[in-house]
Amino acid sequence: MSADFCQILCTGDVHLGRRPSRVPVEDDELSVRHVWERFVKTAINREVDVVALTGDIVDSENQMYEALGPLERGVQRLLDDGIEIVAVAGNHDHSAFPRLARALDAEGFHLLGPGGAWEEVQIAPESGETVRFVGWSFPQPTVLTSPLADVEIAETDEPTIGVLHCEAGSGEGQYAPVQRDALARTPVDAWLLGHIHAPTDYREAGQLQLYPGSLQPLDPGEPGPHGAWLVEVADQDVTAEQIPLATLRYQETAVDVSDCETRDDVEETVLNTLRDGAAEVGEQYPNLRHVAHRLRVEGRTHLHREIEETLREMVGAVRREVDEVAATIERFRLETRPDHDLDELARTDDPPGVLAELLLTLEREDAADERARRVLREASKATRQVHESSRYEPLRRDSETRDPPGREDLRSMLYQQGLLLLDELLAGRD
Ligand SMILES: [Mn+2]
Repeated sequence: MSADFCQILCTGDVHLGRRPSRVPVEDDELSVRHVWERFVKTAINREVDVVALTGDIVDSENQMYEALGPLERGVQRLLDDGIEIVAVAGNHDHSAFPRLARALDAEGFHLLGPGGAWEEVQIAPESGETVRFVGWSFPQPTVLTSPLADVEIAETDEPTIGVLHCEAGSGEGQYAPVQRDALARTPVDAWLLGHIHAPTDYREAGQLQLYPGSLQPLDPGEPGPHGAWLVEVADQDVTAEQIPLATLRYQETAVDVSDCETRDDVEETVLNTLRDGAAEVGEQYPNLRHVAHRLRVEGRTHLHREIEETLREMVGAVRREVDEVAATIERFRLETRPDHDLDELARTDDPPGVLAELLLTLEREDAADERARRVLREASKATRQVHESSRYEPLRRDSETRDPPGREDLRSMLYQQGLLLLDELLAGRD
């Protein structure tokens, strides 16, 4: 085994200054600042050689004073401990980062390529081999072309790590769009990337293209485990492993209510699900303090109205704790089916019969059915009007509510509302 290697602790998209959505704001352990401090401690405890920051560490200029304090303190602690810092600026902190670099004026802090020009630095840690870092920083909030268009990286024998905040994918977009194969063609052994909040350790033609993802998830659109990544460089061989430092997790959870006879049964089933979930993830992820569930309620039942009312009361109000992990419900979605026989009901042409038939077409997702199409079209128009209203503008900044509900969501909403109406009609008929 070679002792010659370099350890890098990597993070990006910390967004200091932002609050994770749909969780209690008063809980300081869920704050981004708290997890950032844990990141700094982890780098020091693990005695890594380098900390790599892939951009959008600060959320925006608006939160400058709230965000810059913790950033500056953390960076200073790392430098005091002899850890070198390699960073690039992202679209959110294109001006905050250069300013921080000037204010610190420290030898161990390397902001690569401010102003949008490629730059490289060689780092020779005491413990390992020399590693070359190349990087580019956002010069302004949007960049419509690929920064790889004017990259010039000389081939060397030293391991080389690229650091870049960019939108890897189709090659189109407003945030430094690049294509995966273009990244792979550069003489770089691994890329540490920023901008996309979902963590992925993707490889293209053997080259690691790591998106560490947001350090702490920021909204329900960022499910699963989040944290820092430990990257090890030994010669040209680069490996990466996630260290799940996040205290918060968003997750979608299914609950089957087929066996529930009453409202109380529903409540108990949901509470048990939250309890079991908290126990399970708490054991697996020692840093975790909170799981925010999006419940998907399934099964055959006649309790449509009761389930909706029960869950409405539980969202944001219920908090189940196991050891140090709290579980809450941030939202629920009903996907229950009726325990009536819709085919049987649809044989008559009284109001319940007509409704049962419409429900059957929605259930079959029959795209050719003119009536189902018309209902979906009108629902789409109505929700779009609400969505585009200027009053709800702030909601469009949340990845969760940015777009109006899609066809599948509309279909499921109409189906559930139809079941409630059917219950009412049948109760009236009896
Ligand atoms: Mn970004």
